Amino acid sequence: MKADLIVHQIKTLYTPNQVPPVKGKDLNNITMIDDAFLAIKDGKIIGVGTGDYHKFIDENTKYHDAENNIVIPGLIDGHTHLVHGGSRESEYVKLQMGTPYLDILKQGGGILGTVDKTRKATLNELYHKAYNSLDEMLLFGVTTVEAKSGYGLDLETEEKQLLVTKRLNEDHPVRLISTYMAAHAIPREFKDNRRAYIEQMLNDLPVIYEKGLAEAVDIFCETGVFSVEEASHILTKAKETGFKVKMHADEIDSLGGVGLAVELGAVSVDHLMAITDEDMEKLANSNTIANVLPGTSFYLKKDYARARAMIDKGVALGIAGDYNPGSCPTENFQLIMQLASNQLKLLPAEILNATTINPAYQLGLDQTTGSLDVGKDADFVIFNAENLTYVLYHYGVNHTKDVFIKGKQVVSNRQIVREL
Ligand code: IZC
Ligand code: ZN
Repeated sequence: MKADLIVHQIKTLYTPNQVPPVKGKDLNNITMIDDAFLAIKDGKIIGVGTGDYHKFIDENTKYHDAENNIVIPGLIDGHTHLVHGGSRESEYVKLQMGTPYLDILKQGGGILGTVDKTRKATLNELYHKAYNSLDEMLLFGVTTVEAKSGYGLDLETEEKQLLVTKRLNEDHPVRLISTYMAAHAIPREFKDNRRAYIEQMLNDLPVIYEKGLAEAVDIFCETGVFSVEEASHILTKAKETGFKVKMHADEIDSLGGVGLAVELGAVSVDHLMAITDEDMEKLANSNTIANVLPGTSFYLKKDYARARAMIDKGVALGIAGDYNPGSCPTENFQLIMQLASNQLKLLPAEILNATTINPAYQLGLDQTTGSLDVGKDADFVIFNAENLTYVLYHYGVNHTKDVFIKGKQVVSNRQIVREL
């Protein structure tokens, strides 16, 4: 088979090399090919190697020169709250001065403030704001994004958020996977009747499922938000409806959400800043991806998740961005990787597995993307760097040169390539 595109002059190509979920010590294992090329046809990888790519070319083959820079698979952000109205800088100083995140929520701000703004916003407004955020993520090398609802807390607005994600998936080059998260907070109108809100949410599950608006259901299991018992009730029903399930757990307190996630076969359990050693062992014996979100620890000035201990116990680690207006207001996924390096003390190969193949597995996309293997979509990033460690070391800046999704160039010299 002949390539329609050859990417050549790659200084080093880095790619995961194991069947996911990649766990424990295996996370430090990747393939590195020096003086590499990628051969692509119809958006798929048909060859990866070093040196001579002669057998892949004919007179129709085009070339893209990596100019002696490095290549990695397109980054996959498995946890974002992409679609929302407004921002929360009005709470920023309060948070800096020490008011806890959950106190702001208790006072009717936090998530509920964003709910007000999301309910007021039109679908178009939400779409344009999220489109710009997706552009930003793409410029940092992210080619697949999971996006949660959860700022409607009523069927109409939750559907509006999910529809925005659906349209973005059609219009924007970044691949999107949608998650329904009405279990993000109890809305004000149900403040004194949380059971009725949960009941309503359970009734809405089949509606969302039948409309194909989400693949998974997520819940914020935390002190003062949703209990483990409530999470069990809601996620069990979600599974019965046909959804995959996942959880926000142990962000602030360790309530036992990890045990429930493992029991339910959750695709991921996320945050884990307060996880116990015992729960790490439960995770290690499961195929649930443990997503750590270091950008949130940084912003909230909280302890970082004990990712090294999780790896020692054999957990399948993921690293995600958690872009949201309240606890991680940044689309800079390279900064998240740099925090994973500097604060979680993860190694470059561990960070690569945790931002490519493991999140691909979590999202059910590991046959499609997440590594540079023959048969997969040609989703890759060219970093203006001589090695992967350099990208983690030189922090706070964008190392992206070019990005390709399904073999199509979508970023060129750090500029989005717009379709005419
Ligand atoms: O809007 O505060 N943690 N959900 C759970 C969030 C943070 C998002 C927010
Ligand atoms: Zn989150």
